[in-house]
Amino acid sequence: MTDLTRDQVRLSRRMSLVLRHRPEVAGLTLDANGWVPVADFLTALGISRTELDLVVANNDKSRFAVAAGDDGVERIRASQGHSRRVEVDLDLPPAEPPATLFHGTPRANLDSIRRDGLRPRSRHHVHLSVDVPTALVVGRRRSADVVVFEVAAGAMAAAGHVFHRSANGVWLTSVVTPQHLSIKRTNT
Ligand code: HQG
Repeated sequence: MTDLTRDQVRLSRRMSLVLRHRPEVAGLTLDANGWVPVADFLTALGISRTELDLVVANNDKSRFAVAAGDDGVERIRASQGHSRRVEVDLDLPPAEPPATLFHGTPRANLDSIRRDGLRPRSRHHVHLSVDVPTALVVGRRRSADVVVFEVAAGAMAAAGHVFHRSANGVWLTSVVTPQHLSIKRTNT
């Protein structure tokens, strides 16, 4: 993996926008599982296959997946992170989570999360990280003052909560109730 140029980062953001949140801005429709034919995607975004491949291969979080369907047609989708307004079922199998997972969030959300637990908000799922450093990075997208929660994922699974693991290693679940949350660390 090499660092993306500034133009490639910009393209990666545009790809996230189209494949996760607003396919219509590019005149595209996602199929039921979130896929778009690569050829249509290139035309809609006005980019070359080489430009696409560079962003897919070098993306820091492997946000995008390219695969050929049973019909041999190559398609692209975002591996996770879709807005709820986009009707996509990633069709990921249920998976047994590790005993603990983590979630980084701005401190401003602390009281509300303690009261209501973690909610998916505008996305389809609550997103959980496998380790504290990853959770810190996620939280710092929004604030320098981050709290990392430990999620008792094993206990949740035992209580019947369903987990999925995205192709790029993000753990997804519907909600995390307050009793399964504890504060792992804070930034200050
Ligand atoms: C917070 C990135 C108050 C939650 C990352 C978060 C991730 C609550 C925000 C992916 C709450 C939602 C997702 C409650 C949840 N009260 N605040 N009850 N429940 N929240 O962006 O997890 O870089 O939808 O803590 O790597 O931050 O885009 O979720 O702060 O995988 O590829 O509500 O986005 O991936 O924010 O990030 P988000 P997230 P990419």
